[in-house]
Amino acid sequence: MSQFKYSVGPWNVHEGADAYGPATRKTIPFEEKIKRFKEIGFDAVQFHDDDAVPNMNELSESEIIEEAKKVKALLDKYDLKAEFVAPRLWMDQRTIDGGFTSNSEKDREFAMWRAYRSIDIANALGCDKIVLWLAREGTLCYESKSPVQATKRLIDAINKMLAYDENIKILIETKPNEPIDRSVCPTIGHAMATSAASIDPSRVGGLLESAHAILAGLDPASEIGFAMAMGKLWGVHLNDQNGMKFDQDKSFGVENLRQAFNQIKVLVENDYGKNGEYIGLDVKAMRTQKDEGSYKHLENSLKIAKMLEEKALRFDYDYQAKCVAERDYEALEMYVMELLMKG
Ligand code: XUL
Ligand code: MN
Repeated sequence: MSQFKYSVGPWNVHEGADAYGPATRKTIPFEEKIKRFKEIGFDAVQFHDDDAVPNMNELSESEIIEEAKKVKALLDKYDLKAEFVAPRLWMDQRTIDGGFTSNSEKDREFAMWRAYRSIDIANALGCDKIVLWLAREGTLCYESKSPVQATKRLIDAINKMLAYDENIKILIETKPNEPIDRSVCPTIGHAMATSAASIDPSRVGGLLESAHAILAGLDPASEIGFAMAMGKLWGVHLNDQNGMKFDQDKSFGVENLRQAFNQIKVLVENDYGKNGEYIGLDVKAMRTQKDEGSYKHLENSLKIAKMLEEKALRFDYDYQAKCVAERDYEALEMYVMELLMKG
């Protein structure tokens, strides 16, 4: 029996299109996806604002809420919760230069409109978390934005969201680059500092994605640990990544099993989930996979996470203490390798 509850987003079952080529799999309707999510063993669904209300830019504020309520009814039908809503601030013509940190005042206003609507949608879906993946908040041309002003604009946008709804929590999903070159919030440390600078640090925390930490040249377990030490790890996106290249969103644990083990271990040791947090699996199927393989990466990631949880629970802390006392880290390292490699 796992101590964790798991979540997934509809974008984690996708058609296989990439920057260099078209779709390789057929589109699966939203309801079919969430039905399968429940069957696979997920407890909650994650949303972008327009995953919940696809044509939201054409709707009035009350119509958006009505549409979101229909999605809530679908979630109830399959006994699933909503974990968070994330404003999708990277697809629109008005967010080409970023949203909250855009150099255009009109575009910043549009970004705030989407942020407020995301809060309305979260309320309609029965969740209190807004995730900010700050896709285009940064620069391609370094001299185009002041890093000081961009950071202050981000804090200002977060403050406006906190003031709009006194119950909402903001989770900054940090990522150092892609699609932007230099992000204003590249690591969990930046998220924690942004939280501290906000009008209500108790409602601003972080979401750590394994692949994003690796892209920053950092260890995901250490990023998780840092946020947990601050009491501010309110979400994770576990996945894997082969080095510092494009964001791969590979199945959890398939590239670096020991690094994956240490992510689960730090979550287990520090009782992640005790306040209702979910383990999100932000993984994507390889482009080569056929229609029938549309969910395999999710099934595999969940299975690997659960197997690693079992290993973490078997971790011999007495032996670890003995190795530490003797400063025999070779023995400790070999113990970990055997734990992972033996059945
Ligand atoms: C992008 C990423 C997104 C966010 C949600 O790298 O991870 O899927 O998790 O917007
Ligand atoms: Mn993510």
